[in-house]
Amino acid sequence: MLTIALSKGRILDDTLPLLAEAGIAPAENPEKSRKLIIPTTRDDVQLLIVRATDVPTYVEHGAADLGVAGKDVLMEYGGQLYEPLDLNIARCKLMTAGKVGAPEPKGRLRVATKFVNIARRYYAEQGRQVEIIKLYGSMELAPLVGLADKIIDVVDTGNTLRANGLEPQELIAHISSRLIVNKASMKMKHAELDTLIQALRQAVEARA
Ligand code: PRT
Ligand code: MG
Repeated sequence: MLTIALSKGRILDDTLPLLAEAGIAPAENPEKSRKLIIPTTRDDVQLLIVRATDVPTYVEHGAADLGVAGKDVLMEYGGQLYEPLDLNIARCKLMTAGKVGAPEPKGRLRVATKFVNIARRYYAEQGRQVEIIKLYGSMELAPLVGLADKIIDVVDTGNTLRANGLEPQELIAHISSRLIVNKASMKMKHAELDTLIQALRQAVEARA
């Protein structure tokens, strides 16, 4: 059995067509089903539906053999995982953002984000003293109510920033979703995984 961890929303939407080209389709609609384990048209493949930030945890611990996660999530997670393929889906940018026209603060910069490890690394590389404030969502609010000077978040169109009077500032990384594989599975189930990875690679390359 091969178990694939995926999150609902963009990643599922963009991954299902690639899996279909590799001959794998969910037996029921994962967006609609309440089930968290979804069988597929291949009786040796099942899908696990988990939170986006939990995908690397399931895969690193071997609860899933493979999964799909944003590079932002992987950069924040760290961990010991194989990352054999850039699926080139759910593309966006990891950026700093702040209030339009706001001057740089004099003292220590306060940065609100759910990406605390990325933030710490980014400002350490620049030798900047920052206070990092952990949030779980709605980061755009923090500068508006004086909780932070800046945020670090993923940006696609930038509409969410603009709607809240914020502007994108520094680019931290270009982001896309990656196929990740458990290290032990890669050894124990090498043939099955290799076949699947090659099929997905072809599906990705056919689109480029
Ligand atoms: O929603 P949940 O808290 O469960 O987890 P999640 O937000 O991490 O998951 P999900 O499904 O929203 O995102 C999964 C992955 O998609 C992320 O890890 C990114 O790699 C990628 N991705 C691509 C994005 C976006 N584009 C994106 N636009 N993730 C989030 N957004 C947000 C953005 O922060 C903003 O709030 O979508 C909103 C709209 O963006 P704009 O710039 O188009 O307005
Ligand atoms: Mg989300």
